[in-house]
Amino acid sequence: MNYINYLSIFFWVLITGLILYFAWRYRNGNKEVGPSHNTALEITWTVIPTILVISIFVWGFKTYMTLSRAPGDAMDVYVTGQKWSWSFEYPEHGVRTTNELVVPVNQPVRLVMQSSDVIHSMWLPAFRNKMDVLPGRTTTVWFEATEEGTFRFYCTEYCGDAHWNMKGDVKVVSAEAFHEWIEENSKEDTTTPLPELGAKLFQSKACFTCHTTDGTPSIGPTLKGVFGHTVELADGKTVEADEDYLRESILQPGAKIVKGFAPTMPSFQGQLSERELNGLIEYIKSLK
Ligand code: HEC
Ligand SMILES: [Cu+2]
Repeated sequence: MNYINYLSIFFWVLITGLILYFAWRYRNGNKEVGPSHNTALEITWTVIPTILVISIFVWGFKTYMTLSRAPGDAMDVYVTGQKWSWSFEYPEHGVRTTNELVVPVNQPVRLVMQSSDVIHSMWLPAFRNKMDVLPGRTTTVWFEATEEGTFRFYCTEYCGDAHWNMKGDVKVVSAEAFHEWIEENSKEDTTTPLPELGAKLFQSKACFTCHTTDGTPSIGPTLKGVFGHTVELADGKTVEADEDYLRESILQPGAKIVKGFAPTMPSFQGQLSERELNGLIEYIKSLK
């Protein structure tokens, strides 16, 4: 960037300076006539800029290749963008997180990304990296964090609803801390009481970006008091909200659409263990 910057400044000064100088020197009233043709000069000002432009291309292309191809020892993390959260899956460890990416320091990491609904865009400003995430296509982006710490990531597809809320942290930790974290998270939580587990998942799976628990409708209906009530559906039918209905609403949201709402809830099929699903159901039951 500095190379292009300094070249541009140099030529800006040179060209603007000459324009001003010639405008003054050959101004109206000055009878002096300048040279009209100079082959050597014309070849010079064609060949030198051509060489400079080619050097910009070669240098830039090398950098582009480094940016777009991860080194062979990169650690893959699968990323799914969906309304309105990011999930990260560590394929070798069976660990899955939402809106939290934990990576070891000094280790190249490649994000293998896809979207389950609309176009999203993964932006990691601290690592100078950004890449679109598209439905039906896989895109990748890689980085190597060189310092431990917590950095933000965002979705930059500001085209509606809650992309702005698709933000979270990249936690860069030591290799040992990373292995401990993986250990901890690859075990199923069997001790947290179900409603409490559900309350945590309601945050970590970003349900709150569409549902409130205080009675006000948002992108989705409020979940306060749903359980045990009769829900009016878009097709005119009604359904009793029991455990089975809640389970279906989370795994196959498209099966029964609540009246007055758009069918925009993503499916959480495959993202929750049985116990986690029960936790969410118990939590929703507790919202009286
Ligand atoms: C992108 C927004 C969005 C997210 C995220 C989302 N939902 Fe929904 N949800 C909706 C919408 C919209 C509806 C109503 C339309 C329908 O029935 O599909 C709905 C319906 C429901 C219903 C049925 C409610 C009723 O009144 O009958 C339940 C239960 C539910 N969601 C639970 C959840 C849980 C649990 C999560 C998190 C794991 C979640 N939702 C995440 C948008 C969302
Ligand atoms: Cu987005």
